[in-house]
Amino acid sequence: MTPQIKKIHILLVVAQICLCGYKPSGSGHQPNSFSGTATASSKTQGVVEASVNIPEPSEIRSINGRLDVTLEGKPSKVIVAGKTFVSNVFNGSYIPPVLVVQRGDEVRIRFVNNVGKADIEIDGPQPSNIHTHGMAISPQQPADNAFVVLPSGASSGKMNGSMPHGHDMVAETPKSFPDGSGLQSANVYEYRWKVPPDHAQGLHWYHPHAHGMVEPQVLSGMSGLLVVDGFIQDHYPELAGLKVRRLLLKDIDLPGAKDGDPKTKTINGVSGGIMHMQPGEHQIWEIGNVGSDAFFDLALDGHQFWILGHDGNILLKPVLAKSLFLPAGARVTVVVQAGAKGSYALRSLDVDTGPAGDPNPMVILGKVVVNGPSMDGTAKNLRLEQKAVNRSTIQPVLQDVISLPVTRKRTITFSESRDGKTFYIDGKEFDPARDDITVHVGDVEEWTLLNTTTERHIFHIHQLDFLVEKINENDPDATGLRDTIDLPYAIKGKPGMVRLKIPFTNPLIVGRFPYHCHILEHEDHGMMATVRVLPKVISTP
Ligand SMILES: [Cu+2]
Repeated sequence: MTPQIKKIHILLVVAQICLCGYKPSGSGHQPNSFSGTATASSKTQGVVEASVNIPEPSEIRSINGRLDVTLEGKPSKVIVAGKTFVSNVFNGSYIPPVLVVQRGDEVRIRFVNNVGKADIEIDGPQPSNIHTHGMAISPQQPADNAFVVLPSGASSGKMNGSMPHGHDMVAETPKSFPDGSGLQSANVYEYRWKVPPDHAQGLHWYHPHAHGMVEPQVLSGMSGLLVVDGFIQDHYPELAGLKVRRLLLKDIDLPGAKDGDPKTKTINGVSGGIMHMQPGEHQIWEIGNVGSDAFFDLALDGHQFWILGHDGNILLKPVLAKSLFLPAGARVTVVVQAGAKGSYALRSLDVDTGPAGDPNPMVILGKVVVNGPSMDGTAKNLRLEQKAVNRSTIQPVLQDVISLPVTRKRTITFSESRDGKTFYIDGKEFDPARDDITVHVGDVEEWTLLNTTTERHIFHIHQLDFLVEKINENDPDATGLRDTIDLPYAIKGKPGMVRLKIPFTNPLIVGRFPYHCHILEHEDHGMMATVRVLPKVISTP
């Protein structure tokens, strides 16, 4: 252990001992009692970068109603958790630009696939594409069609990326369109869509979705945030002007990692970095688990979070939480108020992934250093006790989803082979050519998801958001919609259960799209299926 590492190690332990009883002023709530209590053996993982500030990701904003961006996936030299190596990333950066759009914007994302041989995960050219997770837009070309996959233009290294289990790679042939969108050359595709004017503002993300290769590409670093702007201005105008931080949580197997080791977790590519706040200061943190397989349960010693939005959907009012449980794919928008001067560990708590799950132990991700003049946050704390405003501008309205009658009930079962290497939905591996479920626009379905395995899975469906009605015996707070939900594992042969209400009410989603486990290893090895949405049935008198 170098002296530098030892110093920060002691600092973090001291912060835990002295400061964990701190109560944010004016919150009216009890201090934290974390389940993942730190001990003297707590340590940051990977290489500790004692003096590194957690960097802010760059952003690309739409201009005059249009976002025009090129994302190229290719091997590039990156620095992650203090290690330098070559990995496949977007635009040369492990933390690629945050794409910021407004309601009503025209969006053009040119994807260039030059994925190829790198130091980790990928040893030759691979097919790839881009999915915009969380956007309630068309699943048809040239919008968010996850079944269109492009070959790589990279030429070095042996070709890999053949589909597992003999499925055809491309369920739909990429097309070019007269307006210049779609296929531009063999490895260049321009996605083109419009942000619906009533779309929820909030935090979404982009990543490849080429079945069989999603895990290695996202583990390599191919994922970034996509923000529909205006959440705070429209729904919490009194909080406008607060500093906004964007935190990309990722997991990675660094070069030299051994099989079975927990993955290294980073925030914006840094392990053990620092964020600064003033005493009493409120900040807005937009946080996404844009990693591949790991769970994050984010906690800041001595502090709590007001959750304003989940998976890009607004909550009725802020919900106070001691930690932020984020399965792969989930996002939150939160407000955090700094406590007294000091140094506070930011950690991902231990997550019990089940007897068959991957290890997911507590790690310290970094720290928040509180210093400087105090700020008076009384008015903001009062505002955080009140509901969000202007919620009815967002479709679908939560209350409508709650009151809509269910038109059909289904039970959907998540299972896996005995060796834990092949994964199934309703007993079947993914087949891109098969329609597993067919519905019509206007249908509202109740899906009971059963997890018969002894590890957690994560349900995600493209193009829409759902209401979580039940998790095992519990009634979760139905204060907002979600697009990603953790499925508890089976105990003593009794499957884990989640009951959802899924509104297929948006006419934009006519077409075909997948639902799958968002632990990408599981998705790549079969745990995905498809739903076809047909136009609304017009009944004639
Ligand atoms: Cu899974």
